[in-house]
Amino acid sequence: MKLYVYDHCPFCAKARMIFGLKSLPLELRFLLEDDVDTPTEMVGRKTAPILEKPDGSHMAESMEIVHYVDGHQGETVVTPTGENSPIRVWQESAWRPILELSIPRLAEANFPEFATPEARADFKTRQEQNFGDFDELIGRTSELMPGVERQLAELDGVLAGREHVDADDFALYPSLRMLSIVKDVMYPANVRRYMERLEQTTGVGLHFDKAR
Ligand SMILES: N[C@@H](CCC(=O)N[C@@H](CS)C(=O)NCC(=O)O)C(=O)O
Repeated sequence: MKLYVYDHCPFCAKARMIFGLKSLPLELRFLLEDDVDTPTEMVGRKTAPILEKPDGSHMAESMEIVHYVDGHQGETVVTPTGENSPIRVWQESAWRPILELSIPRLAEANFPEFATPEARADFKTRQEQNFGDFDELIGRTSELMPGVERQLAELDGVLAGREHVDADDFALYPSLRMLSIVKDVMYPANVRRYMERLEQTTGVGLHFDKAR
């Protein structure tokens, strides 16, 4: 199957994770950020991820893709969890500061969706409308970082002894992957171990090599 993604995108990471966890072959296609036509031809709007199924039809919405692929072949691996599971509650509370720290840094990094100056500029314009001026956001790093590190310390207890895979991983790992673009974040041991285990089992790489 083919999956159309942006490399930095957390929703796209969810859809990629299921292929790695099930060891299913995947043709990954990176869209340019300013390419409106390709996604619109497939699903009627500019969005990612988009799955091209074996019959050539297309499907958007990351968790729908996850469940479709999970049910497509072999035993299912995405055990459902409650909306108020400790991991979901943590992820929701950490989401905004993780975005504020990571978005201006992702925008500067070397991702295939930013391969042209126009594509990179498009992302910046759109995200500054959502999050404000990138220079100001970068300037708030020393204010945002201690809060996120306190939240990571809380998460460390939640992740102690965790070895299994369930639906919570599709909320948590993409968020921590985004955060990995931020340089010098202190990760407690269980969180770090979790990130490394999920990177290995999903094949969806962290951004430590691009951190800034
Ligand atoms: N609910 C969707 C959200 C997907 C989403 O918001 N993707 C972003 C990319 S990270 C997007 O398509 N943004 C609109 C755009 O790029 O113009 C899902 O889970 O797949």
